[in-house]
Amino acid sequence: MSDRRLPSSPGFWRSPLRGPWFTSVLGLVLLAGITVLFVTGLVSYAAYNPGLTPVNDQTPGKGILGFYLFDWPTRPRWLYRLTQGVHVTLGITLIPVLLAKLWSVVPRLFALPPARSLTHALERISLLLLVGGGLFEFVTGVLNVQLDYVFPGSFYPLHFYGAWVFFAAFAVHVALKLPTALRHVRRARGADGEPTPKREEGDLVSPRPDPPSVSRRGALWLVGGGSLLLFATTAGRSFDGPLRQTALLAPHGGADPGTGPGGFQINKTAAYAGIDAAETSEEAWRLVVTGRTGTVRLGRADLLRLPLHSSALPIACVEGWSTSDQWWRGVRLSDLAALVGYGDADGVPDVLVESLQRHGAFRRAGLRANQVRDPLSLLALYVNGEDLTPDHGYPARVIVPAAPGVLNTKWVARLTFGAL
Ligand SMILES: Nc1nc2c(c(=O)[nH]1)N[C@H]1C(S)=C(S)[C@@H](COP(=O)(O)O)O[C@H]1N2
Ligand SMILES: [Mo]
Repeated sequence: MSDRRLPSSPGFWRSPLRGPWFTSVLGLVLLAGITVLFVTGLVSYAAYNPGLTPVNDQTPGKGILGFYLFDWPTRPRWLYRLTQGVHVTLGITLIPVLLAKLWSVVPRLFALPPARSLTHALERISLLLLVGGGLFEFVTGVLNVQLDYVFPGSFYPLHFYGAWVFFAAFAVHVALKLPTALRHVRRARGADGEPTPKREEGDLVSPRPDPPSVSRRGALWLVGGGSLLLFATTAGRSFDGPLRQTALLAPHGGADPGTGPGGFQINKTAAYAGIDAAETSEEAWRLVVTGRTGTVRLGRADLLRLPLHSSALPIACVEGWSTSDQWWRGVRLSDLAALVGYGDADGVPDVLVESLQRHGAFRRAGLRANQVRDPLSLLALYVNGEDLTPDHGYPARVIVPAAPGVLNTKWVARLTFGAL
């Protein structure tokens, strides 16, 4: 009996569910899911224009880990809506699978002696990074999405470094375990009905299992059901209208956007950002545009005398929510660049966008030349046929196709071309 009291002894673990088949099935699901999470995550980081240091991002050392960074395209216009929607929705959906997988192998984490050989020692160290890294990525991701940037400014480096550590350990783990996992799943498929694990099949099988209260297939359905429930209560945040009401797990803090032209998701309200109506009035507000040939100052009336264009574009936040296309109308960023000496289409530079907002991480952002050059990229003055509402950035906001929402600066005060 004494050998059952310590978690380091196999007899301590009594669930009849544990065994190589259960662990392998969950492992294969995570292999596919986490690979997609890693790719969409790296892509999200590239979309953020981290190369425009130090405006958008100050992650030290990203030069090495960011070797893959590329100019995020501006088409299709819903690109970030898709990649980030998948990243966040899939991440949340995989939580039950991750927890079930950890539960299924927990006896191994306690196994003694800590290392039987050098290879075994290395494997256990990689497991530490795997489990620690995985939990870290899921926890920081969920906190960021649910609690609205609990680590303001530092979320990007934390989640980004963590992703590389986690994925390195994950790759080693897959290389070591994939053949075994495939073998167990294949053998089970060949067997007649549900395979009964034997102790010889591995240390995951309890030597003295309790009587089962649910079959292993039933347990998998339970995990799958949990995932489905999370999916069904999360996915709605990528849509407007009644579908968004199904996103029960999405944070409901902040402003209710109501209905009408401004009736779509609001991230930070004008009040939150400390925007005073007095500074956005026609008399007070001037847009300061600086470039090669100097500085021009434009009031709203001056902007309205420039050619106005319309773009149907969504807002897609790093938090995973997005809106459907809204009708924006305003002045092309490339036309504003032309006012200060960047007339030729090829010579269009990057731009530093600064808001009236005085505090907060998102009061300024950098856009790359390909984003400035796109004819759909606007300094918007109207949305859905009316003046921008205060919460959506009146008197003027940036809107760029396929870009993360954080680059669509609201309450714009200053554009500096060629500054980055
Ligand atoms: N000045 C300023 N602009 C900002 C923000 C902000 O906090 N301040 N939030 C950004 C983020 S993170 C997003 S997702 C979008 C949201 O735009 P919306 O509130 O109009 O939907 O605005 C962006 N522009
Ligand atoms: Mo955002």
